[in-house]
Amino acid sequence: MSTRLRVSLLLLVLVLAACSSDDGDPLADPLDHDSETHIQIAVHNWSSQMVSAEVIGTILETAGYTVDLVQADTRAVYQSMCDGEIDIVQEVWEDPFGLAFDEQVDKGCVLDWATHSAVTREDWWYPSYVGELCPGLPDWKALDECAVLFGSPENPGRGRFLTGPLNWLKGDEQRVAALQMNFDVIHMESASVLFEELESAVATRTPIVLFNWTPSYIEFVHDGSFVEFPSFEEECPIDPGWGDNPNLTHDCGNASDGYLKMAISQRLPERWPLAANLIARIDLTNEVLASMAALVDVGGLEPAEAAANWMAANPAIIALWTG
Ligand code: TMO
Repeated sequence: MSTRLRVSLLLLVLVLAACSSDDGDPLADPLDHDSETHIQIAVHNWSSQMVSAEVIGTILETAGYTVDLVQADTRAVYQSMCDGEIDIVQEVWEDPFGLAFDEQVDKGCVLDWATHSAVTREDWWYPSYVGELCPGLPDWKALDECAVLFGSPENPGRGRFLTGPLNWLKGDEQRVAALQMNFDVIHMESASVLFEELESAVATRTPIVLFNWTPSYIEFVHDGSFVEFPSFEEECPIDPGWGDNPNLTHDCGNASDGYLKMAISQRLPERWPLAANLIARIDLTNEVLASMAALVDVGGLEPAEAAANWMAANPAIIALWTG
């Protein structure tokens, strides 16, 4: 992202945060969920997803539909779509969720509805000052040799790799085992806790290596790099024989150029064909998602407020999506 865009996004975030109101979220009443008559949109646990779910909900409501936003597990959600409980998952990230998604697409009850422009990457990441403390980065072997830099008082001999909730399914425990790394994988309960760890480490220039992804707010706030592991190939997570470790899977990094797709239930175009057509034109780019995430992660807004602010600030994009 260019510096100018970065600065203007940041300014936008700060201005919007300053103007924010405390309006409640009209879409979020869990008692109102009615999967028979309302379109069901999944809500996961990272900011761009929570905001884009609200934006899509608002677009559909503006077109006259009734919508429920429903908390959903990031992998079980594709089965839920087949069970008539969820209709829209607008951020299917290839690396963590591609297999669970494909399984239901193959059955025909989940539809691969659109591929967004965003290119996704999720992997171990460090702020740039860590590179100075551990020469040889971004190579993973150099990181492993520096593991004690990332130690904790409780376990000083091993490094700590901080990551998100278990249901993000990143396979880091398997990777650490397969590559015999001197690291422990520590799960935070949410993205915001993970980001708090990053912000406090950066403020004190404490060594930190954590799970990060693009698009996220981090890329226009902090400089840093992804750790480079052995390159991903499809066999790596399924074939123990592939890669440097002949006995274990996951001896590689994540794919560095993953897709981002929109999944819909088979019933959506059957019951609500115009709604299905309407959302097919929504295109989530890296910049769209990073700016949505920043309103929450930097601006401190609730997802519903962030969505309203983002839509007000981006009428041209909304017009493009909705024709
Ligand atoms: C699925 N995620 C964007 C949190 O990596």
